[in-house]
Amino acid sequence: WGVVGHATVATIANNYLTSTAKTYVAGILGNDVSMASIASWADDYRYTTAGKFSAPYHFIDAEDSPPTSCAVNFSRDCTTKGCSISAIANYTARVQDTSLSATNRMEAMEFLIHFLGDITQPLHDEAEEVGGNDISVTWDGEDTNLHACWDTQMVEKIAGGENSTATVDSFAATLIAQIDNGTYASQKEDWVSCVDITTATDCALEWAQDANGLNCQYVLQNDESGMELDGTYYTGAVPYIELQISKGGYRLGAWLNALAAAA
Ligand code: DCM
Ligand code: DCM
Ligand code: DCM
Ligand code: ZN
Ligand code: ZN
Repeated sequence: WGVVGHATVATIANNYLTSTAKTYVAGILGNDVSMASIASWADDYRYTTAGKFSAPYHFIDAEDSPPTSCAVNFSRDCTTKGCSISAIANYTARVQDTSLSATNRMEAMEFLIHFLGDITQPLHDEAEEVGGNDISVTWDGEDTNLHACWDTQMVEKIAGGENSTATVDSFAATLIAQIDNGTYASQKEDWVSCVDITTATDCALEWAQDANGLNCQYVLQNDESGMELDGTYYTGAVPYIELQISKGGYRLGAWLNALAAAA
């Protein structure tokens, strides 16, 4: 996801933190640092020399065959460079490791807040055309690619603007209402069926499988190459984007609650 997506995931998560978890997160990030404000730090970091190692941690390249067959296989798809699943397991361990420096634990927290978002973006769980980066499309007449539209253009159109606290807070509030009493009320328990921080690899694999399935269901269902996406493709994508961002936020809240309860 782009900046709006990640900030929305973090804002939703914050809404579901226990008071213990709020204190725990503030103790690691700093007292006046919101989760939303650091949710895209990992995207800036990966373009730096020091942070280049972390670029593969934003995704897992499932070598499946969408739209016919969708599946993530951890041993096949997580290379020696690492992937989102191994990164979530690593940073779940590191945030709990009190022998590490405060900076290392803060980075681990920032990575977790980011990667529990990215893993719900279907194209972050897909090798096909480099996660859709090599599928050229147009958005309102402008040349772009399928991946970027899922990360940014479609999310900003739903949220009603580019990144700002007002846009993110209002988008998050809409989704929180759906989680609490609306469309998602009956399914949110399924989203957190795996939130055991002692089996982080297994849980993250389930989350990746879940999002990857959407590539067969919708994201890569037709030949999107050359398509104008700001039309029927966008309209059809909206429910999936809202679902995945809501899921990421609700899960991240549960993950942080579990970490705080174990600390
Ligand atoms: N991005 C950016 N500026 C930032 C953060 C992210 O341009 N401050 C871009 C880089 C990626 C996209 O947003 O193309 C989202 O990356 P990801 O999906 O890995 O979060
Ligand atoms: N790092 C990691 N796994 C390790 C060691 C380090 O992911 N086993 C990451 C954590 C930090 C970054 O590398 O974000 C830099 O770590 P350091 O400050 O220890 O050089
Ligand atoms: N990405 C992905 N799968 C890949 C490579 C990249 O999901 N195999 C994501 C990470 C960013 C976006 O695509 O969100 C653009 O990546 P980059 O800036 O590395 O091209
Ligand atoms: Zn992306
Ligand atoms: Zn990312």
